Amino acid sequence: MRNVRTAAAQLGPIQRADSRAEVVQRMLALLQRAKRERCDFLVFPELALTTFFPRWYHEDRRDADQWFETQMPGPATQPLFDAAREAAMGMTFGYAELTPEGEHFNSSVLVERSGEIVGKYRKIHLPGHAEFDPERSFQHLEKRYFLPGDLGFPVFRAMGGLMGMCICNDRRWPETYRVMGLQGVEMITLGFNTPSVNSQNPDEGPQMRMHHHKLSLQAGAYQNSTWVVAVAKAGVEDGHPMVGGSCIVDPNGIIVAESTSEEDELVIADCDLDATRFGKQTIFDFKRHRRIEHYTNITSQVGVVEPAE
Ligand code: ING
Repeated sequence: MRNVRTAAAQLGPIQRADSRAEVVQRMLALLQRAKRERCDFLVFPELALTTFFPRWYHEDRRDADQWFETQMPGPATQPLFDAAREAAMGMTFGYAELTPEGEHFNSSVLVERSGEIVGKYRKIHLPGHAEFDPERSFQHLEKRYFLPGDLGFPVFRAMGGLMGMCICNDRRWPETYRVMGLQGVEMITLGFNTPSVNSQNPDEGPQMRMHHHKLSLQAGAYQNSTWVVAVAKAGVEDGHPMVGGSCIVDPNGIIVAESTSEEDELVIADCDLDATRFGKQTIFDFKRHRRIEHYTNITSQVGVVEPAE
């Protein structure tokens, strides 16, 4: 048994006016509660340090730089790294990364119990649009503010197992899980900021949003025999509601724990990484069962190519 006692550290809303210091204090409170609950590993949401700023249009993209971190850890986040190390807890969290070369990514880091950053991921599937869209009831400008990730979907040896990360929209794409599944991943952590309503289809409300969210996680976990830990930034940010639904999904695709609020909340489960073994050695023994000679469409074309009339 290789148990990782995992805490999904859901964050409630972060208002545009909230400072990083205020947010880090909330994250530290969740970390201390996780420590009291004897957790080994703490998972925070996507863009955990700020409001979900891609809902706001900045004509000059440089005005969005205020939401980005140029150092990790930096002055605002160092207390988080110090507290995690003192608690001998590993963690992941998402943040907006501005590199020394001036590139902008929606990123997350994997921090070992030593406090050392042992992995980084940059969000690959960017939803939404790059220009202001008057047709939408609200904007979703990730394509404006971020480059697509350039690190692939790496898997890291950490926490006594094989750990991977993805971010929000990535969870809707089966390729995300399978690329990590083909590296033997045993736990995938992800954060998300998911509006409760569809900016293009007012009829699609929170129930449908929650259905698609859980369906994606459960399928990815089962089809790659891996744990999936998904953590929301939830609640109403400056009038914009976002779904909760933080949950921990086991390698059979069963949701073993989930949040019940849209506030700061810890969702805890004991995740035995050895529980991934059976699926990887039987139904999803990729080496025995996959037939890659028939999968070429997946990497040889981007969009749909229909059969000729
Ligand atoms: N947010 C949303 C998500 O993928 C979205 C965007 C919502 C896309 C609903 C499609 C449907 O959960 C982020 N940040 O990716």
